[in-house]
Amino acid sequence: MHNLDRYTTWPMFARDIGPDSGSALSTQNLYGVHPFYMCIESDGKAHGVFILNSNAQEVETGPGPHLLYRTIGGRIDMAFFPGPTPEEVINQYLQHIGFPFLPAYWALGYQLCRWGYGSLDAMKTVISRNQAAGIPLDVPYADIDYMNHYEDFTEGDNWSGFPAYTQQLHNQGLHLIVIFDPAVEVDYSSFQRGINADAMFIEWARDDQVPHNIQDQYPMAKNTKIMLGNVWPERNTAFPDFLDTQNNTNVWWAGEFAQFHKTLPFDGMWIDMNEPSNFDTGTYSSMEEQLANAKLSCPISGPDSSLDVPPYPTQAVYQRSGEYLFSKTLCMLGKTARRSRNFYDTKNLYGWSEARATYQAIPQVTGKRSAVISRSTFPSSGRYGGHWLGDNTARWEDLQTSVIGVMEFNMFGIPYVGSDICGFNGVSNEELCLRWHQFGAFSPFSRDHNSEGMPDQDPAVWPSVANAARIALGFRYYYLPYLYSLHYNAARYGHTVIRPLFFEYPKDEETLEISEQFLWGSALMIAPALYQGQTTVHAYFPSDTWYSLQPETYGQKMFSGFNDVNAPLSSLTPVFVRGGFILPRQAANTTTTASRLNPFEVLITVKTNAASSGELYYDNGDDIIPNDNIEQHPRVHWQFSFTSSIVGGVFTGNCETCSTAVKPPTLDTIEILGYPSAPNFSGFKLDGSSVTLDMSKTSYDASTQRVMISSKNLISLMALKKKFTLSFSNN
Ligand code: MIG
Repeated sequence: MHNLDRYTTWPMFARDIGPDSGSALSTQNLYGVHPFYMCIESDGKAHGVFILNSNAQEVETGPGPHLLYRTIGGRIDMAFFPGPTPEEVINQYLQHIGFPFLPAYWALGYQLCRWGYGSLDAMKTVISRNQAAGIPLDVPYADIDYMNHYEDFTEGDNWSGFPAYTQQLHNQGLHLIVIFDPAVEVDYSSFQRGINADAMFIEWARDDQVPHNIQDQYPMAKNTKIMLGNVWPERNTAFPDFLDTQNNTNVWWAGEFAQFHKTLPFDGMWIDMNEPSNFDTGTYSSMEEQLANAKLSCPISGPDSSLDVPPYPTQAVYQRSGEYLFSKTLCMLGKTARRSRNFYDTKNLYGWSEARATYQAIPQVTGKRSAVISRSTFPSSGRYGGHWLGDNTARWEDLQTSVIGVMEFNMFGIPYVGSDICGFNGVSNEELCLRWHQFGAFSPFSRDHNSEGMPDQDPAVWPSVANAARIALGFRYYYLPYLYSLHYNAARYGHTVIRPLFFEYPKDEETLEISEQFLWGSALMIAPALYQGQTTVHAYFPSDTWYSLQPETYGQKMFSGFNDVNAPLSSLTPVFVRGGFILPRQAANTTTTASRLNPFEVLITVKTNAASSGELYYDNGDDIIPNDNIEQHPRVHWQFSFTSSIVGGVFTGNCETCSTAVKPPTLDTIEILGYPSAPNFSGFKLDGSSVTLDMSKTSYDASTQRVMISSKNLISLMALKKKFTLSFSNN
């Protein structure tokens, strides 16, 4: 919730800068640009406003309340979304900008990353010690360390066994994601192939602007106007023009991935530095001055400086003394979209366009469904990939703001999002890393990531963190069928996956200020511990039926209002389930590859005088969805409902869409919370026929009102079935 009693200006201009959560209020622009806001009025009704414009821009909020919008170029398309509920506002917004992609199932597993593995052996050591510690783990990562001198589509000398290791990971059911930076060095084969293919790179507007002292050192770039910069590679780089109107650039880009994939069979792509970021961009006032510079420099006076030094460069510039629009990026006078547009107008689209190009390459690269993670985003980026919240710091404040970041990106249509678990910059510590795992296990994108030179912070470093990670991730893996079904609802209907409490209870004013609790869909509420030394969480329970899922209080009903709930370091994060729902789940394993084959279970939560409902989406997990046409995608999609009365209960399933190409495991176990009487276990009927339950796994506990019903192959969820009814009477 924003404070509208003061005047606050929020610049928006994509920039390579990490979130600053250490100061009381940081308004600095971050990696992405999302000119969208939602307003909740005092009657609980919400509306949203989207201002589509890709230039440097800013919003000022203040008393009244009022909002002032400024942009320094381009066009404006405004769209208003009437809601009236917050979830409907987002749903309407996403109908406008596009629905999110559906990640491969494995991409919902836990991911382990760091910058600064000195070698493949270092990576192997970390991965295997976490596997040995029993940490659920689906996706090891390699950062820029694996490249040869930071050149895209190459492997370094210390990494010669990488393809064989990847094969080994695949054999264990794991998947690999590696990083790619957009800027390519202008003296090796990838760049040469781009030139040969007439791919475009961001260019100077005219030949007389080209600093030939730099350009002429490179035979491949010498006779071009390509604007050369400096990023990770040792020598100068060119920035692919992913807005190329002839698409040659994207074809070349996909081809580079495809060719490299033949060497290193990675499964997903992590795209970084795509604001785009350039190191140490300098200035010049005369051509002589420019020629004396060794690095990219942009004009700050004379006729060519009008875009780089506009009359009002926005707060993005005024916030930092001595800076310009081009600081840390390319010159605004650059040309994009095959020389038809100015970089000044399209810079904010760079990450978006790279994500699109990368996503569209997948069919010819891996041929399987995947996940792209992009640092810079813009409205509709969620169609092509997810997002990590960038270079946070290993501080409690950063853990706290992560919760807000994850909720916000769900409002932006990028539900596959998470923060760097344990913190990226700075030295993490045992308690922080433990708490961050307890929270991070509930982010759709769940990855531990660490900066170069920082001490290791993978869960296996500390026995207590390993224990907490096993418990939190074990819960996540157990409920992944529910999380995946939420992602399906996002991809097919434009819903959020992670929700603030006010999305479900907009008329409860108390919920508007709650930024440290959140929901998975409508049914699961998480109240993580986010403060040092904390042993309980002062959690808010909107007026409703809530059951604890923490082992110590399992199945207990929670009082409405604020409650202090235990948040042990050695047990499960405070997690609660709302009455009236049915959640699908599958026993956890240490990979999703294994867990998705386990029998299904459902958790039914009873709300007095109401039916319970829920759904299960299941598909082949990593098959491509051609043209993103999820309507045609082979899947089974079950709708479940449960009704009960004093005489007994009825659990039904209807297969809304049933494809014979998908073979889900059977539904073997049904758990009911809040069931007031003992069922007669010998009188269960499935579609009219008697069923024999496995009495070693079937029980009723009158004190907790908990029912467990189990039998091997109890209910088939195969396409053939289409519907079922399981009924029982009470004793
Ligand atoms: O200039 O690839 O945000 O996640 O580890 C730093 C190295 C470049 C920034 C990313 C971070 C990544 C790092 N990158």
